[in-house]
Amino acid sequence: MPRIRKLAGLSVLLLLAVISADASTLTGRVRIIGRKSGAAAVQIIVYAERLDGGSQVQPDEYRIVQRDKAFSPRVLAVPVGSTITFPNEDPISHNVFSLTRPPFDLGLYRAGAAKSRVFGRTGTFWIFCNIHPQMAAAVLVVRTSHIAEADAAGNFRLDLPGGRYLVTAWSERSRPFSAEITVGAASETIDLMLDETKYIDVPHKNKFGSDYPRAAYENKD
Ligand SMILES: [Cu+2]
Repeated sequence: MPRIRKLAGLSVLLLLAVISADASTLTGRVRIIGRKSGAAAVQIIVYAERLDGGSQVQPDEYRIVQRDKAFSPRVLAVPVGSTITFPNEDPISHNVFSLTRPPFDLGLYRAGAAKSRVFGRTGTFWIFCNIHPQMAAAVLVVRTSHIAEADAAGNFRLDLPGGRYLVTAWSERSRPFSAEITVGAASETIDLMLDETKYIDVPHKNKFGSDYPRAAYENKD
C-alpha cells in the first residue's frame, strides 16, 4: 500500500511540471476613453475564456460585506456557479436584493447575520439594499476562473495555460471589450480599451421597481 501511495504522489508532481512548462503570463493595459470630467475611477476586471476547449471554471466561495452602509467590495467577478455570502457587519439591519434576472431578495437581516446566494448564470448582476440607496454592488459572473483586476493605471496580469483565449475587459461604465489571443510558451501582452462615452449615472429603483422615498437619500439609519 505505501508503495502505491508513493507512485500516485510522483504522478501528481509530473503532471504539475507539464502544466507549468506550458503556462505563460499574459500582461496588458486597459485604456479608458470618454471619461466625464470629475468622474472617479471604477474597478476594471479582465478575464480570459478558453476558446479551444477544456473547462476553466472552478466555482468558489466569496464574500461581499455590508459595512458602513456600503457593499465591500463594490465590484466582484466570480466563476459561474460560485457562492457569495453577504455578511452584515454594521450595527443596523440591511437588505440584499437584485432585480437583474433571475431577481432575488435575501430579505432584511440584522447585525452579525449573513445570507448566501449561488450565481448560476453568467452576466452582470446589480445588488442593492432596499433601505439605503447608496449601497450598490456589481457581481460579474463569467465562464472562467482566469480573472484579474487591473490596477489604478489599468495594468493587469493573468497566468494562463497555453491555448487560445478570448480576453475581455469589463467595467460598470462601458460595454465589455474583447480580443482574441493565443498564449504559447513566451509571455504575451495585449492592450484593451473601455469607452465610457455613453455612460449616464441614473438612480436605481428599489426592490419593488419604484423610486426610493426621498427620506432614504438623507443620511439617516
Ligand atoms: Cu442597507
